Amino acid sequence: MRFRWLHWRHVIIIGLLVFTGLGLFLASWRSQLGSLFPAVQAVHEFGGILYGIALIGWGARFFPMAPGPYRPTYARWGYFWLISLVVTGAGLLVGPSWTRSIATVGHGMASLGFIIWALWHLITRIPFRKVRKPAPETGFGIRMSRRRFLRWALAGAAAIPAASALPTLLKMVGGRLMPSFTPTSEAGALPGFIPYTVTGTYPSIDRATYRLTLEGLGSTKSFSFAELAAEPSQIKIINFQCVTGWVVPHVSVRGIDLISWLQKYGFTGKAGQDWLTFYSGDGVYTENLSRDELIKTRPLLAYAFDDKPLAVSQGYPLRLLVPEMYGYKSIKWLVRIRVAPNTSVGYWEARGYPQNAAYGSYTGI
Ligand SMILES: Nc1nc2c(c(=O)[nH]1)N[C@H]1C(S)=C(S)[C@@H](COP(=O)(O)O)O[C@H]1N2
Ligand SMILES: [Mo]
Repeated sequence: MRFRWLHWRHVIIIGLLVFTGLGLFLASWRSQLGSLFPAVQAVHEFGGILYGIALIGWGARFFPMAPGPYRPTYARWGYFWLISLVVTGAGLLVGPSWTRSIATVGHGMASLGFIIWALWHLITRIPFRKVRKPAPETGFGIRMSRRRFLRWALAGAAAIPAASALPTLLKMVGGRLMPSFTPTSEAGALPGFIPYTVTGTYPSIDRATYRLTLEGLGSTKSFSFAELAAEPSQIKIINFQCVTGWVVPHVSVRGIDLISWLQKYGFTGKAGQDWLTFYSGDGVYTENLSRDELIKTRPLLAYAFDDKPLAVSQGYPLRLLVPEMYGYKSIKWLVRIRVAPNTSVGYWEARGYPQNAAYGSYTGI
């Protein structure tokens, strides 16, 4: 009796964690969440932490090690995967980005392990009632009892969301274990990021000849990388989030405070200086910020992640980093800034994403 209650308590908690986890992980699920996203994230993170404390603190007294013939190895595997999820999950929330990248893969691997374990569990061990003797060795398909059929049906239903996560999980885990698996990840790129480029290539910019052009504040000015690097810089810790779903929390970004820098060259935000338009060295990508968005987000002209120069795929030598807005605002290979009373529609805005890219602003599909 006690075992049953214990068991179903875990089923409910784990089910909640799995579903909120899939909601955070799968782009297709996330896009449905919209402004619910922070709530789902909170449930997953706090729920995971509390569950983890209970699992580690009370161990086998809290976790249902069933009385019965299969207790030791079987239940311990379940416990093993759950502890792995808790440890890697905690690693996702704290620490420098290199440990978080390990934790990301680890959490993916543990999720894979746990999902497989849970499906196996559903198929073979659904404890509708206390098992008195080991199930008879019937070959599947030969004698399909009602109970066995029910098990398979339940497992099948649970497998649908789990299976929908498998390709992405496999790609992520496989991609990190065998970097060639994902052609997108570049050595030196900050882990956790998926490097995007709408042109299909990364422009190779020589830092020695690089120029950043500033238009609209008096005569057009242009700056070398060395001049920019001599400007006062600061580090911001940013939660980087792409509108398609992935998040890299606590990214350490070094750069120049854009507003202060612009002010040095005459930016006041008065009428006629309503918009900033940003242009990429890839020749295609553009972005913009209104004066209000600028003030609200205080972006950086960023040139280092974790105090190391940006990887080519991540915008070398300089990109914009807009805190609290979806990644598409953070234009890479930034080469030109225009201050003007008007702007042009940004690359992704023209394709249906909101001008107001503040986290939570996107609720479409
Ligand atoms: N020039 C340029 N900048 C860009 C993009 C791009 O395709 N080209 N993608 C944007 C999007 S959608 C995101 S999420 C981030 C991704 O940053 P990363 O490539 O460093 O992971 O860059 C943004 N800046
Ligand atoms: Mo993105």
